[in-house]
Amino acid sequence: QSEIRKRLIEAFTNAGQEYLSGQYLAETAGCSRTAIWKHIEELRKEGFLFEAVKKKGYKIVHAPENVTADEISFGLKTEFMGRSIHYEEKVDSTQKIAHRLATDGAVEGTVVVAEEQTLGRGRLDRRWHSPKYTGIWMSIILKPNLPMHKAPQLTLVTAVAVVQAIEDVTGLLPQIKWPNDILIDGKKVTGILTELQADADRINAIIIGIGINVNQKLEDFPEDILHTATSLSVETGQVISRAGLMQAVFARLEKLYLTYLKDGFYPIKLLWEGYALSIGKEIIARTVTGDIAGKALGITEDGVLKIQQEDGEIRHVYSADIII
Ligand code: BT5
Repeated sequence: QSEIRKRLIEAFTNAGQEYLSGQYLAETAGCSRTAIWKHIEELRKEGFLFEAVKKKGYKIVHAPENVTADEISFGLKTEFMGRSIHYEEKVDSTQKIAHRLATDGAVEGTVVVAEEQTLGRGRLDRRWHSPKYTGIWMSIILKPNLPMHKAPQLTLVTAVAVVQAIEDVTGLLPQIKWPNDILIDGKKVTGILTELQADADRINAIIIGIGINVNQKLEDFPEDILHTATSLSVETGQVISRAGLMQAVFARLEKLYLTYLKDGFYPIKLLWEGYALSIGKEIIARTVTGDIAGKALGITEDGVLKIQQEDGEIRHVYSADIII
């Protein structure tokens, strides 16, 4: 997305229902009126609908339903989250591209998004089903100045932000299953994958992968997740704007992330526990070294799960799949 295109879309976002003249747009975007006209033509080809009124100018009356940089920018209200968008029609994994961009000096809040992933990944090399046009498959680059052991907290910060965004857009009330699943009525609607680029003990970049099932129909899910997965559309009976939901995620995440950097994890922990599914329940944590069974007590200041075993011993779980 060029600088001119960015400024143009921002001007239309700020204008709301008002018309903007070609002259005004040219001045704001810093280019000629002919260039503006060409950009508007390109946006039309992408699916934007304009209303043009003589002597008044242009207004956007409809944005298309993909997740291109233009569509995500139109209506975006954040300072830095999602301000730089790298869009692809089809990729193996957005995580891979985001890692490369982060190494190449991408700014904080840069987002890689794709309409389809052919090799979307979950934790422990599991697969993430990411079919065309129906979900949000994106990776967000953050560059916090934090020691490495704090990275898992950002998974929890993100989970809270996504729950709030889903609530804002759909009115649904999702729950979080530690550490990285977001469920609606017990079925998985979102997975989060946090990956690190670190030097010694400092974080260079955190790549937060977020997969949200948005407009899939039940029959779109493959056999192996048919009974464990759901989409926002299945739950609401409506088609949800993916770009609109992404904007909501960016707004919520920017706010929570800044709170987290300023005040630490405690305020996030309180919010997180409010959305958590398994606190107080008997669970099994399946770790790479074996199962830990007991009552989920909550999370520590560092976002680590605490489980009290039957013998009373309290175990700290850093990474596991939870079976309820
Ligand atoms: C996750 O892993 O839940 C993290 C998923 C992160 C996906 C995003 S999409 C954008 C970015 N780019 C990537 O390549 N990845 C990230 P985990 O907790 O390991 O869960 C994986 C398991 O969830 C699989 O083994 C399936 O059982 C199930 N699953 C796969 N696809 C699903 C889907 N679309 N909806 C619900 N469940 C799914």
